[in-house]
Amino acid sequence: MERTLVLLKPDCVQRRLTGRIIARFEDKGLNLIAVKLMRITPELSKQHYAEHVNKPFYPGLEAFITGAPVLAMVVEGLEAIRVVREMLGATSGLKAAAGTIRGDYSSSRQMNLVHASDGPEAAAREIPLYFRDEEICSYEPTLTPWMKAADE
Ligand code: FUP
Repeated sequence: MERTLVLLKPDCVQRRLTGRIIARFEDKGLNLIAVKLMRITPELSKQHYAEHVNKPFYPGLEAFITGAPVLAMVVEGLEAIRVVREMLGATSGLKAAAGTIRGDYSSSRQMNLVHASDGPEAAAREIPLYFRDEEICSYEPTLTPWMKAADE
């Protein structure tokens, strides 16, 4: 089992798309094990986007990500980090394949609706930025025997 940090970004909240996006993760068989509506501060934005802080697009990215609440989530499942990234599609909604979340709902590079950790190191770094251990509530869904074989 892997855990990944997913953020439904301000554009997703403002456009009332959170329910539809969450449903896609649930339909896939992934488990939501932590959820929080919150406002990202400039300080948290700089921590989250540490690798981008000195890039020319960062000021606009910070204004966007702090401009309205986000829905932060921890999503758990088999190979969840890769699976969720593939569900998101390419960074720009203009390049993301149809059938992906960004491909279906976004026409922007900045306003691309959803963030997800891009690897195990990123997930390990990002989850504690948003959630304390006691806020994470892992459980075994009763549907599991009908979602995957016992040896998967
Ligand atoms: P991703 O891993 O797909 O979220 O994308 P990146 O880590 O490359 O970029 C982080 C965020 O910066 C993206 F969600 C979109 C934003 N971005 C811009 O706004 N402009 C750019 O030129 C590149 C990225």
